[in-house]
Amino acid sequence: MQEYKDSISRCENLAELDKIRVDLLGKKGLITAEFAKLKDMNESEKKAFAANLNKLRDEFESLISAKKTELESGEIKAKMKASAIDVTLFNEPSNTGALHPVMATMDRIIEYFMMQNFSLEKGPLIEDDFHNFEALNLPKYHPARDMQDTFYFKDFKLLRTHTSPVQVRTMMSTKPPIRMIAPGAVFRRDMDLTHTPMFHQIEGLVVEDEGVVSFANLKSILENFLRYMFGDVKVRFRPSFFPFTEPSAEVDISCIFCKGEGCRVCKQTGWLEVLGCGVVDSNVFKAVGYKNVSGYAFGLGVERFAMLLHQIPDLRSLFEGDLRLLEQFK
Ligand code: 2NM
Repeated sequence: MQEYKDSISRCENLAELDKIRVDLLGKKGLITAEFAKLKDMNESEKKAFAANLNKLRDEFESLISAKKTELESGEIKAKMKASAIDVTLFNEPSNTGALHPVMATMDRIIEYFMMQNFSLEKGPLIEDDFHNFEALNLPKYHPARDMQDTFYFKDFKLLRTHTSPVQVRTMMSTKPPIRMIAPGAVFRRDMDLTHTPMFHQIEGLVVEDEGVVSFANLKSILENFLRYMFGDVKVRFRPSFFPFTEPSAEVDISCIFCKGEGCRVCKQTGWLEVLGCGVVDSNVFKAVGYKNVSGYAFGLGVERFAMLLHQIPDLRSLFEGDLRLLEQFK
């Protein structure tokens, strides 16, 4: 019998254990056969033999049942181990992206004008002649409308060449006063060191009752903006021309690379051109149906700001998706 006890304790799986159970306690098992001998015994033999046999059977039953529990819990543990997620395992860090330098620059510019209480307006990339040109005092046969500069579709629709159509749409759908910026992609047929067919602009527009705002307000807001972006720079306004503003000015900052001494980037002038602006031409207000108002507007190229802020020499590198450039902006 000790031999059976040993084989139970050595048993390593449930099938083997069941076989031992059948061999001992099954219908043709060893213990069952012993019980059969009872019928040939007299009363006194029977009592002692049966008591012994019952004890032995109980002993085997409890040994087998304990072993069964042990084997079953072992199997569950093995299953859990095989299917469990080990949260303590070292995780290979994933290759995270970052905001593109053009978008980061855009966000910083937008942030400034939001602080100055400008609202953010958006408009369609596909525009029509009226919103992109006509309403902005760019009459038919103006050179800017040339097929060589503008992407046209078959049905006279076009890709907007600036974000000004957003100002036109805003003026036509809301009453003055207006204090807005329009950031977004614009499209021109151009491609060289300093031009790509798609780039980003932010334009601003302020409209008030006649006499409320002046060129001085325009100067002040742009000077403060440029110092927010570039730090301690000189700012200068040069007379210029745009069809949609009169008077108009281009805005320069003292060169941030040579501090105005003259270098390759500023072409020895000591100045960098960064903005266009002006007092909105009365023809623009006429086109959108505004009366007795005055206002100012400005526009800038976001890529140019990004290039100056990060000293990127070739505009095209901003659009090539080269990780050697992009990883420097994480
Ligand atoms: C510029 C420069 C000067 C401009 C004008 C307008 C509008 F719609 F009010 F007429 N929007 N943007 C403007 C004026 C844009 O970009 C260099």
